[in-house]
Amino acid sequence: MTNITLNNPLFDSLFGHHDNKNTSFIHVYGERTITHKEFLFLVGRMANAISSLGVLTGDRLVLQAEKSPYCLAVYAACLQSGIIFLPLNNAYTASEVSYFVADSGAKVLICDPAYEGALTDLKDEFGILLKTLSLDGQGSFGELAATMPNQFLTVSRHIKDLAAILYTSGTTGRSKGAMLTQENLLSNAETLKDYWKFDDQDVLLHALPIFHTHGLFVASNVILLSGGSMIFLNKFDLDEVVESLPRATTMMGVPTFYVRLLEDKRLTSELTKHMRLFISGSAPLLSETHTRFLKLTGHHILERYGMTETNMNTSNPYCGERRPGTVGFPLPGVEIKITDSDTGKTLTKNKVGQIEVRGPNVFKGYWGMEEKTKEELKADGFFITGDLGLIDSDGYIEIVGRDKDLIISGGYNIYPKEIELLLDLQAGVLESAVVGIPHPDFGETGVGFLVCKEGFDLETTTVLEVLSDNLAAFKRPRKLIVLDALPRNTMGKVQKNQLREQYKNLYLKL
Ligand code: MCA
Ligand code: AMP
Repeated sequence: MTNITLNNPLFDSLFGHHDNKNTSFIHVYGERTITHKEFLFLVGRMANAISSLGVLTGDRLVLQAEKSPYCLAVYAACLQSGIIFLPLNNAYTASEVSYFVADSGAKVLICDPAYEGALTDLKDEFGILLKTLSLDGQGSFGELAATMPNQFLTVSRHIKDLAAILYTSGTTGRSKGAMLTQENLLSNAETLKDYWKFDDQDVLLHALPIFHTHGLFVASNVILLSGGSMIFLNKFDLDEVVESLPRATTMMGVPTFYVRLLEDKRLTSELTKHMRLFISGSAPLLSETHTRFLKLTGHHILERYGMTETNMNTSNPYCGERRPGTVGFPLPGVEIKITDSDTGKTLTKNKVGQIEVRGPNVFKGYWGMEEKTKEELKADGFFITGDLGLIDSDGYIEIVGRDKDLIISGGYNIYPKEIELLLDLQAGVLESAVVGIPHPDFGETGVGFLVCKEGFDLETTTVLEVLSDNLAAFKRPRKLIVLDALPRNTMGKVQKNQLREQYKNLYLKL
């Protein structure tokens, strides 16, 4: 259990105890293996480099770079030097990054050299220090770190101190920075390591991005705690995944990983015989995917449920029935209740309501948004997730929908409001609605519906092009459809359900 007497509990528990160990930590795909000792030396150099920039304990450092072990080392170096780590999706455009920098008041931005040109204006606008870090550890930050000593005196931090801020999009179109403490991250990693039985013999196939909770905290922290190693792929590449599976023992993925593997003839029980565990999360795993995967490989995918604000909340059991279509039971130390969204009263078994969660995993609040925090994180400690679900007679939790207007595409969250606000600004657009439509690969995909102002004839491809200046590619609607009017109820509210229903087969093979 969490040792709160440590000088810097999260850093010491995840990284510090690997000091001087020549054990394998990261097998970079197609390249060499990095040992724990080498990694910690790199972290020490980076922590010295960060300190030399004049940042102070509690300052924020933003990282937007291509996935590499160097990015993970920046995360560790931030923890070691008491800096709050703020990773960003590398698909974000400069205008999106500008919002995060402004909102967080970050002091340092480390980006891929390829993004430097687009982000350089932020230096004057926000007085931020801009450094670069390339895939192979070069760039101005990498070069600065290379001149530094390997050892860094770990800065003392309390278990309740912030470790990271991860931005999640919001229903109002404004992203919110979820403040995660050392305790949030450490308690969850300890629970998951035990629950999923990770140990130093584990080799995790890591093909997720490391700017989100799933790839950064769930995958990496669990492996760091257990002393196992990771096969680090730059991204989910089917050939590389298939090639790596026989050397791995576990994999964590979003449902799209499993859907894509099932499309491939090479997926067999022979290929996966070395594996002890496949885990899925971030989006609903179709029962059909679970069943087909079982039939082909003999493995029951273990589905779990989490959020940026809470880390992991529930999991199907390691031993015991992994029930398709459910996300299992509350993790040890985590409380879940289903409540009526009007009255707030707790509902009985098998009744659908809002999912609320409480535990050491639940975040501290949204950065600089006290009112928003109060709306979602109640005084009694329960966080209103915005997901709708039930607890069945056997205690399994089923997520049946969302109270929030959210699209999850390939595990990435897209809030329609953010896109609608941009669409409404385009010449000729009277109004818009963005809706999640079932998609065979991404689970859901965004489709935009537009109504033209009188006398205008909209060219949807031009509108899509304009969006690309402001929106990360994964957020852009796959298609824009012009309608005469949006369906509305008698109160005048747009009926997105009707659009979803009418267009549900747009991408599905019938
Ligand atoms: C890439 N593209 C996407 C997505 N990913 N479009 C919609 N949805 C996506 N998820 C777009 C790119 O912008 C590009 O567009 C085109 O698709 C091809 O890009 P590419 O990089 O080749 O895509 P890919 O390699 O096929 O990526 C699909 C993927 C990836 C493997 C599913 O998105 C992925 O790794 N997703 C995991 C996300 C994740 O880790 N979520 C966890 C969040 P163009 O051609 O126009 O440029 S944490 C969370 O949810 C909570 C805490 C939890 O419970 O875990
Ligand atoms: P994020 O904001 O990226 O942290 O995404 C969190 C959201 O992902 C949750 O609120 C859920 O809506 C969704 N989610 C995560 N895991 C699952 C799962 N196993 N099944 C269904 N939805 C999930």
